[in-house]
Amino acid sequence: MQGGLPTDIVIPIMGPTGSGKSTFINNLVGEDVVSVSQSMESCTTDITHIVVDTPNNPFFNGRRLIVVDTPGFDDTKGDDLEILRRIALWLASSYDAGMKLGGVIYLHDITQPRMVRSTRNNFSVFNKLCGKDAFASIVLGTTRWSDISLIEAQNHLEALSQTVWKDMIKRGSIVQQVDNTKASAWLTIYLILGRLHEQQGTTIGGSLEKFTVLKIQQEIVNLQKTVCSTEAGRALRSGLQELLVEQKRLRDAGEEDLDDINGRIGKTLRQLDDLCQLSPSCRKFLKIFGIVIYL
Ligand SMILES: Nc1nc2c(ncn2[C@@H]2O[C@H](COP(=O)(O)OP(=O)(O)OP(=O)(O)O)[C@@H](O)[C@H]2O)c(=O)[nH]1
Ligand SMILES: [Mg+2]
Repeated sequence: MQGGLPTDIVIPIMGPTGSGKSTFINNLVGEDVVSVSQSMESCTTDITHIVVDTPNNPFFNGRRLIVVDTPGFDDTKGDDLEILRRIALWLASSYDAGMKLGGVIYLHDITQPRMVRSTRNNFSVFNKLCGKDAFASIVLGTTRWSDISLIEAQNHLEALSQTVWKDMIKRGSIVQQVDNTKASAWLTIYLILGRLHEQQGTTIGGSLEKFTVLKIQQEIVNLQKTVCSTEAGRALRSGLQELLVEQKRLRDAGEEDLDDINGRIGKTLRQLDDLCQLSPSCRKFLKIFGIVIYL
C-alpha cells in the first residue's frame, strides 16, 4: 500500500460474503466510503484500505487507523484462490513496509442457521491465514442480531462456540456482538487495541512495541514462500479436491452433463496454475491431479 507509515495501525476486516464487512467500515467512518451489497451477491471485489480519522485519545496516541475491506471467500464463483492471493500479498507487502497489524476482525452473519460449506471453507482459510499465535488478536464479530429472535441467535452462537470457533476462543479470540451502529464498530476496534496493550502488559496510552503478525505474513515475507505453498493455500487446494471428488461421483452415477462441474474445476486449476507460477511444488501438485485430462 502506498503512503503507509510505520506508525499506522492496520486492522483488516474479513469474513464471508454478506457478513457485513463493508457496512462495518461505513459505520466506523460515519459515511458511505465503500459500497455495500443490496442482495446476496458478493459485492466487494477489491481490497480497499481506508484511513480512518482517529480520536485524539490515548488508545491511538497520534497513530493513524487503517481498516482494510476485503472480498469474502465464497466458493460460489470459484475465485477463492485469486482472492486469497490478493489478500496474502496485501498483508505481506504491508508487513514488509513496516506497517503494524493491530489484529483482525472476522465477521459472521448470526442469522445463518449453520455453517454452510462456503462459510466453513472461508473460516478454515481464515484460520490458517492467521495461525494459532495470532488467535488472541482476533475478534470474532457476529452481525444481524436484530434480524432473528434473541434465543435463535444465542443458539447459533452457542453452536459456533462449541464447534468451529472453539479452538480460537480457547486460544484467546474475543467473541463480540457487532450491531449496525457507529458505537458498536468503534467498540470492536477498541477491543483489539485493548488486547494489544494487555498482551504486552502496558496500560492504555503506554507505548506499543509488539504488534500482531499473521502466519501468512511470516510465511511469505520471512520464509519467502509463494502463496500457493502456505497453509492457507493448502486449505484452498482441498476445496479443489472436493470438486474433483464431486466430478467423479457424478461421472460414476452416469451423469452426462458435467459442464458446470468441469467449468468450476477448470477455472480453479487455471487460477492455481497462475498462482503457482513460481512454485515447482505446485506444478507437481497439478501433475498429481492428472484429472485435467477429463476436462
Ligand atoms: N440488519 C442488518 N443488516 C446488515 C448488517 N450488516 C450488514 N447488513 C446488510 O447486509 C448486506 C451485505 O452487507 P455488506 O456490508 O455489503 O457485506 P460484506 O461482508 O461487505 O459483503 P461482500 O462485500 O460481498 O463480501 C447489506 O444489505 C447490508 O445492509 C447488520 O448488522 N444488520
Ligand atoms: Mg463488502
